[in-house]
Amino acid sequence: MLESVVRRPQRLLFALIAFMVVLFFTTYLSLSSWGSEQVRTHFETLKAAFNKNATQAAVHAQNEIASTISIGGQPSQAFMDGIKTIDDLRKYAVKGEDGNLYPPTFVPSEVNKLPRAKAGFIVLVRNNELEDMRKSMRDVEDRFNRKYGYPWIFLNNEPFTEEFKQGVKKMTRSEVRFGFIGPEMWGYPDWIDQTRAAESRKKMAEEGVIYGWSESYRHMCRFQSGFFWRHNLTMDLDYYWRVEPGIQLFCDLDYDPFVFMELNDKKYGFTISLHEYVKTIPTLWDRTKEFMKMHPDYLAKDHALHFMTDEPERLLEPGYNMCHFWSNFEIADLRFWRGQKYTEYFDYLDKAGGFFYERWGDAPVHSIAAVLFLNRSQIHHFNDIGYFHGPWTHCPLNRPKFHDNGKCLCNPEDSADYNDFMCMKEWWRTSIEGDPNQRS
Ligand SMILES: Nc1nc2c(ncn2[C@@H]2O[C@H](COP(=O)(O)OP(=O)(O)OP(=O)(O)O)[C@@H](O)[C@H]2O)c(=O)[nH]1
Ligand SMILES: [Mg+2]
Repeated sequence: MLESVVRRPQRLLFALIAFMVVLFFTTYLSLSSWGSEQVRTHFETLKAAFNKNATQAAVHAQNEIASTISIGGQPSQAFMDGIKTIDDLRKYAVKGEDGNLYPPTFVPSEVNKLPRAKAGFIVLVRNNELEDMRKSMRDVEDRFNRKYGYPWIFLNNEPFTEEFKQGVKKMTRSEVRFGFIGPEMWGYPDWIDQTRAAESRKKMAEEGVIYGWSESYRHMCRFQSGFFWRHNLTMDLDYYWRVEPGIQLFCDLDYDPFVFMELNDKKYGFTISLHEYVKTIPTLWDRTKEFMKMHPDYLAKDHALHFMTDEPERLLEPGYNMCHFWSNFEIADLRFWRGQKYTEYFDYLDKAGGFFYERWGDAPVHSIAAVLFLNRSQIHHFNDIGYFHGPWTHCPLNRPKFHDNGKCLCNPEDSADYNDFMCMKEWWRTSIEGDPNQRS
């Protein structure tokens, strides 16, 4: 080797020049991410030009441009600044398989650089609900999440099928997680008398109580009350939006509701409130009273009890009017459930056995906790989120604000807000904001 260099010293010169070129090139790439992106982009475009399968490569190049536009802060800005006219854009256009030029695509959630909350969508769902799940996702993505890219977390007490996983993954560009719920979160605690539980189901079936007869429904309500907020797939989140299969959203959400929660120190958000069936929770209020006797200091200073009784000054004494927030939709703070007050409250209820001996739903359980432990100002009615979960619809009533401008697509006359089965009147008399429809 050394001998050959000595025989021809010009080889040394070549090697030195080659070394300098490599050094210059790598320094440029490492110092300028914009530079590397450009090189990558042009490389891909070049590849596309030479590649026999030009369309596929062009699409790939287009994806590269998409990430060039959207990823990386400053370079994206520089890139955007460099494109002022459609002719500027022309050099990044790609040829589709139909032979036409297509402008580069971009990912809206990546272009939106606003800070995000630690949040995601939490969905408890069964494999056979795939189609309804995809419909719900389509609405959530269209109305909000496409621009924000919050993750989806799917939980199930059975393993998700490959069909389900692929089916929901296709509906979003966000991260998607699939979690299994083990028997410690979905099953009978050892203090529960299962014979008594079965008798209660039989009785409710005879009395025609809706869903009262189903064993899995009771596990579901217990899971939604006591466990989703401490499942290992949700532990990195502060806020969540609960989504169910088969729901619909009617209005564009042009702001980030999780950031809204954080900005205003809100802990619980809902769209619909209504009355619970008395037969499903005959002793829930009594158990709650016992718990509050043991912990009178847990009552919030500016609690929202007026939502649940006509005489809030007598605290829990007047009894429960059955009003609750409909928990199939929730935007809330997971740290509220993880906190000492709610954790102890849930444990107390769980020991009392009412999830199995009656049919305590997660909706009244969540609602009672929110009303007692939170200040009124920490509970929020998302009047601007038009929502359907069979059989009820909430559609904002204010036409100039929500309809004439094209924001919502629903009929205010379908809105259940003033229906007698609803509890919006009770909420508006309680809340600081009052009835939004009475505001000018
Ligand atoms: N994994 C799993 N999810 C369930 C089970 N039962 C209910 N769910 C989910 O729990 C949520 C509530 O159940 P639903 O059956 O919708 O109950 P509901 O909202 O009271 O009644 P519907 O009028 O049927 O919507 C939904 O997201 C369901 O997909 C179950 O046994 N396993
Ligand atoms: Mg449902």
